[in-house]
Amino acid sequence: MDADGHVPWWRDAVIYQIYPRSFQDTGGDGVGDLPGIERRLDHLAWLGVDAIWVSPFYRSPMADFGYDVSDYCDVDPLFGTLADFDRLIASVHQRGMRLLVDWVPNHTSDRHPWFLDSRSSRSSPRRGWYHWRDGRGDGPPNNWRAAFGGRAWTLDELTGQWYLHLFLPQQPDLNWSNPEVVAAMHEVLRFWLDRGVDGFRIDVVHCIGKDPAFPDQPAELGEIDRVGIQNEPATHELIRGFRRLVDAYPGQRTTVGEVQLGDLEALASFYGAGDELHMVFNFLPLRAAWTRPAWWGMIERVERDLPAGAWPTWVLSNHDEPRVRSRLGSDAAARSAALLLLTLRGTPFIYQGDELGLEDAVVPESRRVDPGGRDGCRAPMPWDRGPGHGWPVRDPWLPWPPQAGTRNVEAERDDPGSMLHLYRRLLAARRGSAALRRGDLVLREGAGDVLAFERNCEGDRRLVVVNFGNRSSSIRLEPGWVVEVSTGPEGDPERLPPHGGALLRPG
Ligand code: TEU
Repeated sequence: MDADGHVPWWRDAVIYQIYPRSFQDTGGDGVGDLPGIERRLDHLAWLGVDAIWVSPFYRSPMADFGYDVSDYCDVDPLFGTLADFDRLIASVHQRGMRLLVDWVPNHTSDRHPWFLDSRSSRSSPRRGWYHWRDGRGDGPPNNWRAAFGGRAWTLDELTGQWYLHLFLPQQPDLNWSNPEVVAAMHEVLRFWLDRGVDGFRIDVVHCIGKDPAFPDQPAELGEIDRVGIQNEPATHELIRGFRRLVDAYPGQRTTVGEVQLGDLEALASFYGAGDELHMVFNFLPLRAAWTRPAWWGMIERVERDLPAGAWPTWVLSNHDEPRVRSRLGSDAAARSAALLLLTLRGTPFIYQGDELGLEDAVVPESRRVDPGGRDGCRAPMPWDRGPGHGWPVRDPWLPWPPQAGTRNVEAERDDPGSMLHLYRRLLAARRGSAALRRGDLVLREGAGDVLAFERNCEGDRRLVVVNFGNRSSSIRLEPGWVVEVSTGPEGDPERLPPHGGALLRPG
């Protein structure tokens, strides 16, 4: 609840992630762009999402496909222009939707003028904008490992010192203990907030604070990359700093942080006392087995362990992980996962293409380009049955996902039983129910493979049941419940097919 007792928009919203390289190309270069996103906004309005988060489109040498930024306040020509961005956000707002952009605070590109200046000499005015250290003997300052493999330090021959990079050497880490860096990055936030963005998805935010002593990580943690364990107390004061900045803007601007720390307790600490991140990504579903105990346990922990007032989030896929349809291996399971995503308490994030039930593309060695081996989930979005699937080229920057001829927006819009229509029905049900958007969640005891929970809000009630088993499963329902949305062909609500599920409401 905000100061005026209003429920902030982002607690009611469903947010759709767009990976701009793979959404829609309009320039004919086989890479998606900002005008392409604008062209497809009607699909998102028709689907029923409330906001979009657009992964990076800033000037970048693309060593990490945009997460290596060389100018935070401009659009890379590959994606368009600032004028294209202004048109896009105006079109989003005209449709009553909101737009979040990606902010990459932990590191810049090694081609960013700040780093070019910093590495120019030990006396450079921006030397302290990055982490430079003398080595130990011929080796790096400590034993930290980088996310995509290798050391987290690179020796710079020119000045004879090592610089820190938790990701690629082309992604040097900024020194957030330097007030000049804090001021410069706050200016970046203001630049986009002044352009009307409704909030930020914040990249590996848990990594920005560093212990200046850069102690070795304990031997038993030796090979684990630093990103999975970096969690300095200083980071929380830095987050409170940009939270204050964002909250000072009108219109309930929001933040959602990417915190790659496996356990929920650590993740929960990034909400602070309501003075840090508005939302924190919960990646547990990305790693959870498709079993009743695994999902029961995860939902129970989220409901129990998040601090009061901390609003949960739910994610099934993103541009870094294998897609849910590929992980779960069946349409039935992916359909029930969609039911859970859109009925659990918290803000759901839909990754582009999951609404079509897309699988990861099979990318031959010769076409693999990502340093983290994540090309499969980044395949282009197929819009129609045509040879180019709605793109101006037949062969975009990455191969099409499997069955693009049938799993595309045009074909699935023509099929009322498609994954696309299931997502649309679930989104409509959510929009029409305070219980699903804001209600409490009560897990129902019960044995076997069926998980059931109720959502309640001011007399509005919904019941969700999902069968995680490979065999049909019976459940006993109190009289009066009727099926609002079924993941499969409508059947007896008390007899769920394998991996089938249903959303029920009082009749
Ligand atoms: O991801 C952070 C991150 O931890 C992932 O890179 C993860 O380690 C990897 O996907 C495991 O395969 C964010 C962005 O989402 C990612 O695309 C960037 O590559 C990364 O930060 C660096 O900015």
